[in-house]
Amino acid sequence: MANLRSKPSWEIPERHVTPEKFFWNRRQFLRQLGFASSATLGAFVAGCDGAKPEAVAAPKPGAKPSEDPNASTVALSKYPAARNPEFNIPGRVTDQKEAATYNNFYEFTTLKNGVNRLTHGFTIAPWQVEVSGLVEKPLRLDAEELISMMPLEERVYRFRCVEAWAMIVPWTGFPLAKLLEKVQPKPEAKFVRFVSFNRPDQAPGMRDTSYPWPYTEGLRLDEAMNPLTLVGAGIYGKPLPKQHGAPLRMVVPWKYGYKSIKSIVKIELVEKQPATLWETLAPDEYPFESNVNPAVPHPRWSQATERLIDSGDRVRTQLYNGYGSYVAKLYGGNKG
Ligand SMILES: Nc1nc2c(c(=O)[nH]1)N[C@H]1C(S)=C(S)[C@@H](COP(=O)(O)O)O[C@H]1N2
Ligand SMILES: [Mo]
Repeated sequence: MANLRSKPSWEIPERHVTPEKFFWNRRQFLRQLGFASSATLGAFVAGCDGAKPEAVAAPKPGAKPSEDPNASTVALSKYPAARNPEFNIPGRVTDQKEAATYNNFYEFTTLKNGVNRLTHGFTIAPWQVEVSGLVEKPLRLDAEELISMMPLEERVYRFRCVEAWAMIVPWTGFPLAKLLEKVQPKPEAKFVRFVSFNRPDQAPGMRDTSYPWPYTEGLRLDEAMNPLTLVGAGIYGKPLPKQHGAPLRMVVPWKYGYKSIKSIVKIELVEKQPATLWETLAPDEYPFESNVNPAVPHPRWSQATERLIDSGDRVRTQLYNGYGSYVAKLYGGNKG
């Protein structure tokens, strides 16, 4: 145990167990305490004492948006956007509070129940974004301006984390294809590289330098142009709260959740397949393509079923997360 801390973090076996098997890692807990502000300290202690994590993290019932330190007002006047009936899947939408208190956002913490407390001091405006690289007309503007100039729509998507939990949530956003059309990719552009913010002063998890920060992700250009690929600017009819990746994130619903990179500062068109944070750390576990596939187990657990985060129900995982009619053609045609 003594050398656990010096091991690269991705070799710690508890790191990516399924939530059912998750237990409070005392060492991670102590490490978090070192970074936590006095305001969050009480919450972590309460969590450690065995209090229900949801009870610790939940905002006050009936709290006005202005009282929630994670609420965003970026382009607020554009919400709620009309729901696109094409993306209205059967199944109950996940409870909003559950989704807002069970997050993966490693820049803040590796503990899903703590993210929404650690994001309070994260500043999301002003927020410069650039769309650059192999394009005819690069863009550099504030997220507010970008969201204001794009038509927003709401889409209810399934969302499946590689850790075998899942949710069904209404995102607000615009297809990435619409943005790429504006910047006009050059013929040499074959991939899109996404980069998250880099602010260790505001994001305590970034002080763990065993991760190749900033968080980066990537898609093939044809995947990026697929009509399903959304630039997310909101969730549940409001601008994205900080813990969900404000002010802008990706939503790639047929791939495991880690491809849906949060709090983006750069979208870059490139010629070669870009390195990504997770593939760099563990290529066998988190490969670049990472399409949801129940028949291909993660090296350490099955992907055949998934757990819905609010009800706890276990349901069958679907090939391409149920989006084969949109994307199977990108991978040789098997719709599952
Ligand atoms: N920048 C950044 N983006 C990220 C992550 C992260 O740690 N950092 N985690 C990913 C993973 S593993 C998942 S499952 C989703 C979770 O999104 P949610 O918290 O909004 O549900 O965000 C993805 N995007
Ligand atoms: Mo994930």
